[in-house]
Amino acid sequence: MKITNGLKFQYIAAFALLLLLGACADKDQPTEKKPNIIFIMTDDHTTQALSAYDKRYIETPNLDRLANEGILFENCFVTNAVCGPSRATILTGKYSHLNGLTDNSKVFDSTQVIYPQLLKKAGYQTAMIGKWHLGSTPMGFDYYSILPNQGQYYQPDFLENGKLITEQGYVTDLVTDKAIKFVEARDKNKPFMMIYQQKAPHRNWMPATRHLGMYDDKIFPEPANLFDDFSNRGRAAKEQMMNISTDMMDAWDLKLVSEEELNAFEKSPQKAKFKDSKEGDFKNANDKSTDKQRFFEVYNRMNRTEKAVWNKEYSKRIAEFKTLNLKGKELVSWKYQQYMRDYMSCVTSVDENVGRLLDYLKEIGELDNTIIVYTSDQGFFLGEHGFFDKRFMYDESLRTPLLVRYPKSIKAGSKTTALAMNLDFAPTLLDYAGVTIPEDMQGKSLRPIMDNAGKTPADWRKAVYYHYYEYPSWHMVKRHYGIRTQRYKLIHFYNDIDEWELYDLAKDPHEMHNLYQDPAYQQTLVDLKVQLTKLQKQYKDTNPTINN
Ligand code: SGN
Ligand code: CA
Repeated sequence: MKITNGLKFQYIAAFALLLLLGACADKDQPTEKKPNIIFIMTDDHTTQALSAYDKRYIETPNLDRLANEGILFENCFVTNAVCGPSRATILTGKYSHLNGLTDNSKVFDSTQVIYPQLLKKAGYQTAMIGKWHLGSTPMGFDYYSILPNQGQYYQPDFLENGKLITEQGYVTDLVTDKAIKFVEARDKNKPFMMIYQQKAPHRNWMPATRHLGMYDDKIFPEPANLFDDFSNRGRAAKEQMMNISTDMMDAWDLKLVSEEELNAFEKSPQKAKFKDSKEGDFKNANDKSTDKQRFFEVYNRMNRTEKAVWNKEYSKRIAEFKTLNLKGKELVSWKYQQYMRDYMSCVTSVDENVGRLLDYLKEIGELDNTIIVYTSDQGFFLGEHGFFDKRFMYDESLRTPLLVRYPKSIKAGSKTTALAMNLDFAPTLLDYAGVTIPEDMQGKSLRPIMDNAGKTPADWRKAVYYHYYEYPSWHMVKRHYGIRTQRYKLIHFYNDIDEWELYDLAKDPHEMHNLYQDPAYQQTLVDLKVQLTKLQKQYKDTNPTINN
């Protein structure tokens, strides 16, 4: 077709009109700005140590603020209670057997779709700051500054956009500084999505010097089953290695190593260097002969001033340990108190820093435009069953905190008992950002619950499915999978054993009585097995005992 001058004019006029209409549409109906998202995750922070959930142990006023001004999920569970697997599930919205990261020793296949990438495509600025622990380099972020492997408490290394650097200070403070800097430097015309993940309160629970001694005068109540003898339970509970009594290390965990001994290491030319591999070598897990050296490596990251404060504090503990010379149960009780003091001090560093971030968001006027999620990669045992660590499908480890603040759609002070999962986080955030949820994500958006003041929709899930694989490994928790409903829990331990456990959580919340053989529970058992098989089919884990 030959374009005549007249036609040319018509084209130009039509184009100009379109532009004008576009401009008017923009002006008259501004498309609502998408919410910012801050996904806060800590490492091993259990609900017993968060006062919005449990008031027995400590106060976490800043985290409680998220609950008071948002929603608290009483029943949020993980799919696999260990670090890397939980993180991979959160990012992909898929179970471990599908995203490939069944245990901490594996490396995450970063060619998979993760939700931050989808948000980036939808116009979000994205950042990943803090603990990553997936082996591969983060993909889908405009900025990342991660702690390599497990990260260090003092003067930690960071891999920042491909460059390895060492920062001066305490890890929880530094990760927060970086988070605030990212928000400060953002492009204000775009929404942002920031993953802000703390190392604290992960083992070996090294508090910031300003928090040393803060819980010295506190006596933490002992859990009723601190001295669990595992009668009624099977081999899995009996053969694990996470007992406060026998598996806690004097130096690494309890910091019972004197300044003189530490100085001797510093002077020794042959001081051992422990490799900070992704998962370390679990065969050293209970090697008491390297305990002090191992502690020295992390202690020695402190500067002189920090060491001085540290030694002053822990010399009191060491002296007490020597003077008391406790044995048996009394020694376990004493160790439990020291463990709680250190762990809780690390939690306090998290609480303070979340408070700092919230204050900053308020100051810049972004607090209410931001969906703030608070969670942990799983729960943790604080002496329940005599344990530390996690991994088991027992509630203290299976449950993870979940608090969300977003006043534009979540009613302040909401609470829900709906069965939520870390599998749901990706779909939920995509939903709020108005991004299509990929069909192969296995979780469900929690938005219907959150936007409805915590009310559970009638068709919501009635059970969650769990599968743990990391065995043999740290703490020797046998492989198992299982199902938890609001009332019951059924677990199958497999691999080198074939044992089942059934708990009635309404009657036995501490999971002390295995009812698997109980005649009164046989119908319940049949029903649970049917549900279990159904879930395995739904989540495509139909061959659960093959080696993954
Ligand atoms: C380290 C810890 C273990 C812990 C794993 C996994 N040992 O190996 O106690 O279970 O991490 O934790 S330590 O002696 O090195 O502290 S996870 O949170 O990364 O899964
Ligand atoms: Ca963890």
